[in-house]
Amino acid sequence: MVAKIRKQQWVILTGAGISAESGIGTFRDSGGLWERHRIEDVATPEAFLRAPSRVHDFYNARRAQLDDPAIAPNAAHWALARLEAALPDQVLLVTQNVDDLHERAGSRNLIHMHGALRSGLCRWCDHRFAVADRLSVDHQCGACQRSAGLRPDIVWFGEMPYEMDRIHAALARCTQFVSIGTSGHVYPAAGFVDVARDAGADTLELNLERSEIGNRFHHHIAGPASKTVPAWVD
Ligand code: BJW
Repeated sequence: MVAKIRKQQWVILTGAGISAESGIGTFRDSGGLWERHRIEDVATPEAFLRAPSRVHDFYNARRAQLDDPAIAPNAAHWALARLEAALPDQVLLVTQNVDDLHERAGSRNLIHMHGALRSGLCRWCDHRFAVADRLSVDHQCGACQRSAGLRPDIVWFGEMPYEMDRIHAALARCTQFVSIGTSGHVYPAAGFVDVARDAGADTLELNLERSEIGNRFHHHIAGPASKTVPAWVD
């Protein structure tokens, strides 16, 4: 009898730690974004309804940072793009990051589960559009022509992350699950390791140090992503 060999399927989850060495700050490390801004002021739908200009200012500044010539993909982003190219149709990259460094490095099978800085969304008609620089409360929707409804296309606390059906389908059939540079603080992403383990996947965490959910992984590699990810991929 010929044994059935299960084709390897990788789901790779990335968080703010993978972009830290590219110059984009994390949220919860010392000096991180949440030390300087209150989540309730900038990252909830209620904050946007209360004070849209403040929320726009927060995301306009972060979007502008992406145009800084010093901000570029690092060796970890490039390595993940190489992995995808070497294993076509076998790698799904799920990022919690709203920057565009994975795309710039060449990753294509990519889900931005928490949205993207360069995208905007009309809360009246759900029209999505590219944002080159700033969004403001005065802007009008290009589709429905209504004003005061354009928001950053970002998943805030209490909102459903994007493409959850596709992510869960991939987790259910994955053989390897790898988590890179995320604290495991925010759900549902923090629960993906359990879903992958239940599906029989081997699980690996790469982080500066073991995260608070690190004990749920089979393996752990400590160190900066720009070193650990290329070493693991190549
Ligand atoms: C390195 C490194 C280097 C550094 N190399 N590593 C109780 C009350 C209320 C709500 C909840 C609750 N319990 C659960 C919830 C749900 C809530 C949640 O999880 N809250 C927790 C705080 C408890 N989650 C949600 O609300 C989510 N939605 C949801 O659950 O929907 C369900 C639903 C909705 C409606 C109806 C019914 C059901 C949505 C979560 C949205 C998260 N949004 C944010 C901000 C928006 C994006 C943005 O502005 O950029 O997303 S929060 C922020 O955290 C951001 C990140 O994507 C996310 C994760 O952070 P990440 O990436 O892990 O960064 P850090 O800073 O935490 O960690 C960095 C790590 O890197 C560290 O571990 C370092 O060690 C490491 N590192 N340098 C390698 N060089």
